[in-house]
Amino acid sequence: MTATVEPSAAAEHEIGKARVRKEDEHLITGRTKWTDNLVLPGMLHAALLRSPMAHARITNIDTAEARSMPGVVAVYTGADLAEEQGSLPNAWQITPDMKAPAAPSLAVDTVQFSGEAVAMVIARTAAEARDASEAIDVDYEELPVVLDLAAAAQDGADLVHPDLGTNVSAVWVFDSAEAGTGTDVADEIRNAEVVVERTFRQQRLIPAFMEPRSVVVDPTAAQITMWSATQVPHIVRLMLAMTLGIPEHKIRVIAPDVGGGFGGKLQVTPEEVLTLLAARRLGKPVKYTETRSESMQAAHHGRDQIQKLTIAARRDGTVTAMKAELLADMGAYLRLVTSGVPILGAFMYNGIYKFPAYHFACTNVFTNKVPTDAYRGAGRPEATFAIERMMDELATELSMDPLELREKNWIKHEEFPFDTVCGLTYDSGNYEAATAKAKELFDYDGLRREQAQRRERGDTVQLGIGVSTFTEMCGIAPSRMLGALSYGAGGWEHAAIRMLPTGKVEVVTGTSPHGQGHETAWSQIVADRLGVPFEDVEVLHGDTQTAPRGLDTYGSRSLVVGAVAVIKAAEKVVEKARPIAAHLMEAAEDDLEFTEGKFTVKGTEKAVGITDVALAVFAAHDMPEGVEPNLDSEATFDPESFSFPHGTHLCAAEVDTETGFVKIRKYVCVDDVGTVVNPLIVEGQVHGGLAQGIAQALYEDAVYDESGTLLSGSLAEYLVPAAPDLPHFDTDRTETPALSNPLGAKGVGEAGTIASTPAVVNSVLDALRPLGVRDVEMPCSPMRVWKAIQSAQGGA
Ligand code: MCN
Repeated sequence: MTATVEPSAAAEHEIGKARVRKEDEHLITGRTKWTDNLVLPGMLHAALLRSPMAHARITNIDTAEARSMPGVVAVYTGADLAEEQGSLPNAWQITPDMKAPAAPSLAVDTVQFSGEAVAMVIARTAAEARDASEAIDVDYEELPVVLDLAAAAQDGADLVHPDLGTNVSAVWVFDSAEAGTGTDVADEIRNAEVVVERTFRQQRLIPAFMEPRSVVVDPTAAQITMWSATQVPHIVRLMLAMTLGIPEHKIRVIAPDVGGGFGGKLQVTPEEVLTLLAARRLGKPVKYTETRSESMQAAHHGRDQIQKLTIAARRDGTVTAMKAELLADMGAYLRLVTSGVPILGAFMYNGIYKFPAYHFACTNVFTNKVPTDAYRGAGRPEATFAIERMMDELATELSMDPLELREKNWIKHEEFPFDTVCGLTYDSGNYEAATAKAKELFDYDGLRREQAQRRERGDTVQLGIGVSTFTEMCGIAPSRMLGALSYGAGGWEHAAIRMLPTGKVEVVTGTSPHGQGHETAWSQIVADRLGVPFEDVEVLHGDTQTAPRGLDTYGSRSLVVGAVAVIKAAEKVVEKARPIAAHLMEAAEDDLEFTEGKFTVKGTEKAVGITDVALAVFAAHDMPEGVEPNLDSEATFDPESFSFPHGTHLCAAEVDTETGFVKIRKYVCVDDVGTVVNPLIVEGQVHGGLAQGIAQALYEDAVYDESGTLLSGSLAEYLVPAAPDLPHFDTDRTETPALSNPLGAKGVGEAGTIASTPAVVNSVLDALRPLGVRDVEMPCSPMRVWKAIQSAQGGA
């Protein structure tokens, strides 16, 4: 069923080629269409006043001074917009009785998190709007602030939304015995020879995209146009239509060039709604661009879970059960997919292993913090961290090599397709091949020897080796499966191809890249499929008018769903061209073969190019009977299953036991993303992903003080790593084609992030275990590592 082949052995010319991205010159130089660069005639500017309180009743808002300030055109409070603003959408009803509070864009009578918008000023310039917003006087009556996730879930806790009567939004459970995918967890744990329990904290993270969110709304034509730095223009349009009652055909959403998202722009934001409402009221274009601190304080955050885990095994290392009990911090409201993020992870707590019993229960809890939602990997990094950390803890307990324990339990390559205990079918994989390659590149045995020597000598700087052998479910699509999860929408993707008379090709895609290089990769694919030069393909995206059908970019779905729709549309173009080519050559259709952009009559020299057919179709002088003069084609693709990339990541960390400083000395990853369309892009995706995963392990943490104020609200305190903070990455690949799509490709956009966090933390603990350290909470900062050593040694 599966085969491991050398990277990009495909016979085609463009797929597999390390093309430099065509979109990069304008993205990197900034000479491009960022939303904030847009200037429209008569455009006004918005500023938002945000609450400094995490939980308070608004008793009075005095806007008089602000209204009288220079340039001010309007000031709105929540009460002013109460009728129009509706509630921001949450699209994932995870249980029938899920509690979902109304989520206003502008707070009406209470504020639920520090940073929530309480008033909006519209003025002639952005500076005037901001100055006036600071002149608004708000009286707050403090309410109890709910911050501690575990305490918030208890009966009798202070309530974020008293009208709901609880802070618990929903409890979602999966049990292998009940689902019929495996045996009973309680039985397996009772009968196990070894049981290991641990509790991990997934700290709160801030997506920290480079371009802050920005939105411009022009209401002056019959159709309202919104430009937004979003990942999801199609979803934004649909949700605005559904929640604000604007007829869908009367609103167009454009995501021009977008400077990163990482899941943080997979949202319908209060800022989009408010800018639209103001523009509509005033009949003039309005722009809103957030500052960096607003972005960190008010755009949604990621992760924030407490994971209580139990792993059971036999003494020989055979794992028999995994139990995961989660508390997930929703923050103050449910945004677009807040409630579903932990559930996406629920299907991954088995990782690459084949144990028989699994139980997962997640309690979603409200607190007075900014809502959480998707952040690179969304649920799957948390799951991978849990299983990969637990495998290391178990290996320690059993005095086994962590790679040997993994090998004992992983699904063997001849066992694919494999039905997992979580209810998924992994189509293909070769964990043996990826691990063997990684071990060799890493010099696993050599580094273990060095580690032993350092331990023996009692060196101050100890060496730790961290392992993470991961898989993930991505290519977020199969509508049928998303439907089973009560997801609000399906997951198909759409594409259209237009052959222009001169032989150039326009590709319209429903995906909405914001840094992933779709223009390049889709051009490579179409160049191969239609046999036209790469340069002759133009990819259009991110505009609900030019690309009316689509479900956008997230969940590493664009290649394995969106680009497959492109391939299907290209195949239709060829099929439409075939009878015309046959007619032009006076041959029978069945005698034609199509290769390298040419129809040839089998066994003859006769040939006509597809670009010649395009011109002939345009002229339409000599068309076969009953055939329309048009090669344009469209296709929608909805795969049967997810895509399951996998890989082996190995990290060697030097940990200074006197200062707690962690230095990554070597990082090797061998990923398997099936067929690779563009190795350069894949490399870039892996690098970016690794940076974010390592950041969670060592640097980043969204910290609130006891009053609910975000302390890490700027890039000075929130430690996004820069290039010098990161090691050199040794990357390689194996290539086991996916069976769920005709390309054989698997997604790569989240892989590096998902795999790297546990590899790094495992390496830190591997260095420290001889000192008695059992765990270090993320991020493993020097202070935390040092304290862990001190407390293990009976010190501070
Ligand atoms: N690719 C390839 N061969 C493969 C797999 C992918 O050549 N076997 C290429 C694709 O053609 C595409 C890129 O790699 O150009 C990523 O493809 P894919 O894995 O399908 O992911 P998406 O395009 O759907 O992007 C989403 C993913 C996610 S979920 C996050 S989060 C993320 C990421 O992409 N956010 C990013 N990468 C990012 N990169 C940048 N620069 N900015 C972000 O915000």
